[in-house]
Amino acid sequence: MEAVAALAGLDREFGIPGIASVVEGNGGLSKVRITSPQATGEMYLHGGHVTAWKPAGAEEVLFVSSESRWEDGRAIRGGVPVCFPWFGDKKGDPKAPAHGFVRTKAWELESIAQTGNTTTVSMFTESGPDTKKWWPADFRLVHRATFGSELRLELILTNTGATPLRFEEALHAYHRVGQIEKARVRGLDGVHYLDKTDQNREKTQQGEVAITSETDRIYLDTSAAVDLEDPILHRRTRIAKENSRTTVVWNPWVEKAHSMSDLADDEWQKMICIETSNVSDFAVNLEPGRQHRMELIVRVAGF
Ligand code: TA6
Repeated sequence: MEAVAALAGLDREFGIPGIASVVEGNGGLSKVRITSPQATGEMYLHGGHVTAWKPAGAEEVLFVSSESRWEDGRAIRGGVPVCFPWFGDKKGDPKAPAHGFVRTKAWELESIAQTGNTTTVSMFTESGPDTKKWWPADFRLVHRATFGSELRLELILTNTGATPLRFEEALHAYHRVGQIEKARVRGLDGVHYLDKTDQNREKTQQGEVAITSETDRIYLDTSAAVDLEDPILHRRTRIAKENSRTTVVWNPWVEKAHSMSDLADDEWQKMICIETSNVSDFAVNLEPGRQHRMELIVRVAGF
């Protein structure tokens, strides 16, 4: 009963009738549901995790696995996981959670605001004993999601401590595709990348990115927007960004997908991750009291 009352309290405090409500989502986790004329969307307090965005007149843009877990301590498989303060495995600490510790914990709702034709949901998480066992820093991390005819996600990190921070970050976005082999990613031609399927060897992208096997690449020193072209869903998704120097492209392909218990057998064919990030040599240094903001902007056009 307490959980129901708490949810009702959040909805009373933050809800906007007809536009945004705080409701029970999958696994009993609380989420903000957006139902504006411009877009529908969802953002869970678990992980500050956006799991849906559907601009008016278009189909759902994000992929969420039908086998995802919805529980504390587990990342939702799909949507846009927030990776912080490290990306992938933590160097020198095999017991640390992959992609950091913020995507698997409860965040707090800061505000919901309707501005013109967009609805902005802000959630935050802060350092504390649960984070300091992994990373000694003092910080406040805000994830601000603006739902409208485009989707804007801002990750805003404040160094609230007295010492400089160095951290990695990624908005690990899962995009729906009709058939992975037919999808193409344009905009990375000539960009160097680390090939995580080939001992992190540095290579150079030739032309557009096509997925024909397990693909796990960190494109380096690129602030370029990319286009995800999908001839099956007949759409082009423009993925732009600000204050991000790396872009990760990932598809597990069949063998790795079959080893993932939270991804249904054939779902690897229906998703591609294109991740706005600052990782590897492009991790961020932040002085005490300073703020860093990374932004992802997603627009969908038919074609
Ligand atoms: O972003 C690509 C990647 O680092 C892959 O190596 C793969 O591990 C993927 O993230 C998913 O990671 P997760 O911990 O969510 O299973």
